[in-house]
Amino acid sequence: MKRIGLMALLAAGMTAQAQTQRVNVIPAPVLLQEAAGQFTITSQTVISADPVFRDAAALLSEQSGIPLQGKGAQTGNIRILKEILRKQADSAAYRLIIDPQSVKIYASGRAGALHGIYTLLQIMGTQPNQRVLPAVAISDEPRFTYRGLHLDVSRHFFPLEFVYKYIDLMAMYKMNVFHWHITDGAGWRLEIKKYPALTQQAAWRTHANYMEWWKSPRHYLEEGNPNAYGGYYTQDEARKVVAYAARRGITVIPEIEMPGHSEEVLAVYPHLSCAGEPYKQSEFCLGNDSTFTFLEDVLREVMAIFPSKYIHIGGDEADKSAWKKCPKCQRRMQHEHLANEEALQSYAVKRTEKFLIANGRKLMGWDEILEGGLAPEATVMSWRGEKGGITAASEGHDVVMTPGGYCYFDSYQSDPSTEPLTIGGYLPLSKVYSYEPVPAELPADKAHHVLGAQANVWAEYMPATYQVEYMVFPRMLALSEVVWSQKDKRNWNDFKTRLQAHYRLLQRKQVNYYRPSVQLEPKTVIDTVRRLTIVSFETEQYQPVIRYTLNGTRPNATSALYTTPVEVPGTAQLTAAVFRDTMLMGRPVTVPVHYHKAIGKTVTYNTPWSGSYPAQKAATLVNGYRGSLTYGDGQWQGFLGKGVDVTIDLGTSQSLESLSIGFMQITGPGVYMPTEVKVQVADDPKAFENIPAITVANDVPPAHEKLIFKDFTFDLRGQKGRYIRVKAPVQKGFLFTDEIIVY
Ligand code: TNX
Repeated sequence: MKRIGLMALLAAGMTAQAQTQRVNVIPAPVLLQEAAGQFTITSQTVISADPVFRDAAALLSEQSGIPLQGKGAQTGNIRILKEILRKQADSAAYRLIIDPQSVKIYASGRAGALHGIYTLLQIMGTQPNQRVLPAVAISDEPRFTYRGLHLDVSRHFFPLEFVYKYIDLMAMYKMNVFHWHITDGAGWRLEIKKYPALTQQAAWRTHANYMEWWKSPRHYLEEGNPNAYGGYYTQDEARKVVAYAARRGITVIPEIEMPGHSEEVLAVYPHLSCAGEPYKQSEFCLGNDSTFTFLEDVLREVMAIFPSKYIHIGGDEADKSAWKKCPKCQRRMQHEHLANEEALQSYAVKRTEKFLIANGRKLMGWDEILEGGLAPEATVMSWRGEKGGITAASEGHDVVMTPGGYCYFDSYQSDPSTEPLTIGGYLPLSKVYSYEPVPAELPADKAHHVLGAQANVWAEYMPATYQVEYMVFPRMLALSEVVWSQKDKRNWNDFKTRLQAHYRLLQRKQVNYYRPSVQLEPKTVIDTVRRLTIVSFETEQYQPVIRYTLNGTRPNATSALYTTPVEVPGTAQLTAAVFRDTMLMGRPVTVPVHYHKAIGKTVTYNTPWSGSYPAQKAATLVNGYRGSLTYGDGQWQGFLGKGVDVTIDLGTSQSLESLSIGFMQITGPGVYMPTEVKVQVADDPKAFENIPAITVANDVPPAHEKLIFKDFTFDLRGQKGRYIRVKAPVQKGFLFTDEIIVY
């Protein structure tokens, strides 16, 4: 019954999307009320603003092409007005009212005025006619104060114009922190006056493509060498980026990597490494005082360019082995009473924090800065899952959540076999959208330490700006809603509807966004009351045309049209695909459907399943659900030791036709096929000791490393009985099985 309820809900969700919605704002505002009529921008339209919002109004004018009235004039039909809001502190809040006569933005602070302006620009950019704006009343404010997007310009260097475009797009979606990863082993990207070799050499490498360079001896070349690849931003240019971002309400946080990820520095200033020679290690020597002199000199110039409260010092993935053998590092540890190399790293971070605090700034670092003890006032960026964030917040530190599983925009957003090469992982748009920055495990009184979340854009596999755009959009739109919108305003179906209008905006801004996938994701629900299987499909396409067959044949333009979940009694090979006109898009997906005799029956385990992979416990093997590509999905049940030995009770004695049982093999994690599978049928379970078994041998060699599935199938015609015993001994490692299908 419960399952039918769920289907009804799903069906309702599909039709509830009011197609009449005309205003599509992302991230979803707190309150949005559409009204009748529209405001039309004409050659008479002008902008005016309260004097405090003059610059924000100028920005609106530049971006929209609508003229701004002269100073003092307050009679524009688009007006930006100062108001005292409910909560005085809420300088990020705004109201936007569009009616047939006027457009008004009310805000108490500059951030709010900008948010109102960007909502207005968004409405223009998403309308078919950018000059005709539907009437609407919006009032809005952010949920989190930190709404971050990062960009790695070390692994590949991106030109200034692109950085500007990136910032413009961030502002359009109310992201307010640009984390600029400007130094890393693959190239130093910021002019430092005191250390010119950083940009004369450490910014230039032997290969343009990062992965090719990575596989090479990883050397650097002089700027001007015909083979050099790289680049850097002058201090003037970086200042312009800071100002450009600030004008749009965005803070730039620079990241200067230490103590690891610093090969490029040590190549040109080798005295800062333990070895004292270039190309030996990637970590600064922490026993050497000149390391701290260098870092402080650099940070002094960095602080003079970047006014941000936070300075990010990296801190991730430092290899501690050189420190273990370095006499200077060991002397430092003795002298400072540091128990191990983690404590030595922590010493360096704390010393840097002291320096930053003395200069009126705060230290931010990746979660490795927790190792060996966190610096007293540090803010932690939690990237290796949420653990670091939870620990730091529990200890009273502020944190920014950026866990790999939800926030790494360098991972695949669709089936890897159809996508350009990335570093790996799988993060579709819907998963970004599902992220909740405040971890459930965090005590409620510590939740305020979660400042917000950020997506990271590591560029190892992004050699060009069009690839960056492809990886960031539209996933950034999903993230913007995660960090801006109130929790109760978040709704995937509604987001997907609004997103359709934003593809237009992204096209107008010439963004090379990832196009929504045509791949279907099937979901099956077993209805044990009506004894049938219900199959539904999800896709990133909006209101797709889906056609299907039930016999495994490739659907064509005349095949059955999918409108609501398909209810299939018995067996079928449901094969479906998305169509555009008569054309089949992408690859059809086949869902094997088996409403078989054993579904919902009692299974006795003569040997137990593995406690680590219980799946759905005793229901697993007869619940009608097949496992997916991964044994961690809750449908694959694991066995060690004696392997599978189960008895199914069909309830009554029945004539049987066939049985099959599924297994998988993937040798990396130690998952193998069984040696063989044995099946017995009887009316009395005690008889199993005396009757012969039918055996099907395994034919997948243990040397087959890649993921492979096999159904062991038995012909049971002529067999009758109430009980079926299935045995499958372990060959080596783990056994995983998902379903025993009986007819
Ligand atoms: C880990 S995230 C890194 C980066 C890589 C990234 C690739 C982090 C703090 N360090 O140096 O680029 O993985 O996903």
